[in-house]
Amino acid sequence: MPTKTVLTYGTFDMFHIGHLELLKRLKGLGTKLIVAVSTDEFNEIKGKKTIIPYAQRASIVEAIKYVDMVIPENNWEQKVSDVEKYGVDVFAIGDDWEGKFDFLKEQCEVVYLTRTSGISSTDLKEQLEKISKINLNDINTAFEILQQLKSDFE
Ligand code: C2G
Repeated sequence: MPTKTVLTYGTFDMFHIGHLELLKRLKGLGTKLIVAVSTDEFNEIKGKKTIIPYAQRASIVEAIKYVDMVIPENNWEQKVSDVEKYGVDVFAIGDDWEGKFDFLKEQCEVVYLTRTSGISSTDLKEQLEKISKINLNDINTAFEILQQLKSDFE
């Protein structure tokens, strides 16, 4: 069967089911899936705060059975040359980017796939922050109770 190469880009921070569902569907569009993972430096440019460093995000994506190759995403401009360099047939990404990469239609098919609802790295980070705040409040409350008990016994 002839090779049909699919290329996508993303941060893939705190890897979750939304990322997995996307990669699974991307692989269904061809025979070879290349994923460009945003470097920490590029995420700075994107204004995106990540928790997991690039090397670990890249290793996790590389370990996914749907993924054939991982390359770094260093800037916005590399897509045109990447499509050329890797002989890409299909550029595909989640539809939160709908229309943003139509300029690639000159070189390859461009597909925007529906995002998986109800999950995002941002939501996960917010949930973690909430949990750590609750714990901190509990610790403060316990400390105040202990202080009160101490003064009662003095
Ligand atoms: N995604 C998804 N469903 C979610 C969350 C993410 O389908 N619930 C998809 C996004 O649409 C994207 C990919 O998973 O195609 C990676 O998402 P992010 O890590 O948020 O990537 P992003 O910051 O959008 O980077 O040059 C393009 C950018 O680097 C894309």
